[in-house]
Amino acid sequence: MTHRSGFACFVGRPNAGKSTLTNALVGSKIAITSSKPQTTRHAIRGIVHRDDAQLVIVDTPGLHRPRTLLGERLNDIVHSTWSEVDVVGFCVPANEKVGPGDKFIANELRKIAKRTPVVGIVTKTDLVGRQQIADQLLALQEVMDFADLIPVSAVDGFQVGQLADLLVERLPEGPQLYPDGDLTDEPEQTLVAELIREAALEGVRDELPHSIAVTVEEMLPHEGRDDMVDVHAFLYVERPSQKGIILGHKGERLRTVGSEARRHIEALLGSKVYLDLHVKVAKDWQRDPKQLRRLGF
Ligand SMILES: Nc1nc2c(ncn2[C@@H]2O[C@H](COP(=O)(O)OP(=O)(O)OP(=O)(O)O)[C@@H](O)[C@H]2O)c(=O)[nH]1
Ligand SMILES: [Mg+2]
Repeated sequence: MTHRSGFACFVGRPNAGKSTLTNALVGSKIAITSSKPQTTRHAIRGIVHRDDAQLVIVDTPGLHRPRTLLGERLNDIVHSTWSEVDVVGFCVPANEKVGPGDKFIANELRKIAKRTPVVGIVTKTDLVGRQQIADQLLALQEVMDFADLIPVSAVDGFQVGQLADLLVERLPEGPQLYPDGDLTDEPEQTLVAELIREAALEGVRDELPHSIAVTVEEMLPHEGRDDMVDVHAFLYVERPSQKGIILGHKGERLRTVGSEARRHIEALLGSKVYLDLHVKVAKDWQRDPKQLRRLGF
């Protein structure tokens, strides 16, 4: 049997369902997801292990019209990722019209399609009827020539396995790239920071989701207890008024975010967690090169 290995990346507008689909393929939550646009802020690798192949999926930020330096950095990540992979999956949700944002992405992808096959993926099929799925496949076909076209749902699992087959077909023959059992190469500290950000995104709106950044400063065994880890983290916002919203009345909202995040971190680490979470204002960090660098962009 030939063994294939290589990289596929998912691209698409913000909120198209790229990270949810990555998690469904990997079979584990390695990327955070939310109903807010631009949830993903770096290229995250998820690894699918099969007997005949190892498929590394690179989930990327949603491609959009940038309004801040952060937005430009996120788009740069997408461009540098899709030029390095063996196959690209272009994700378009079944329940939204194929629009100018998608056409813009198609135009960009056409430039690399000579070298790299592009698979069109209609996501979130569970939200619409069969006719609308068919119409969306046709509409997507109009925007560019795809190597393949497939409808999927990450939520009910519709054709997720078939999508893996399609992507694997496009990989070169090669050996395993990651050890058995590795689902991602994200550092634990990054995963923890992301879980805190995901909890903080819940229930905030407008500009606030964009303004939130999280760093984990330190993770240490809890003194005198070997079944507990202390996590020291900062949640950054851009303005004092946003700090008030995140904290909530008498700090109640932040406590809710903290306990929600802690539940997920405990599941990730497999141990009890003491989460020490503080809110800080980093004025206009999305537009400030120095602060962006400090936050890892
Ligand atoms: N019903 C349904 N909802 C989905 C599906 N996939 C994703 N969603 C929802 O769509 C929203 C966006 O999903 P994400 O996976 O975060 O989207 P994304 O493309 O990674 O977004 P960015 O990281 O912001 O670019 C979330 O609320 C998901 O729960 C799906 O197959 N079915
Ligand atoms: Mg995402």
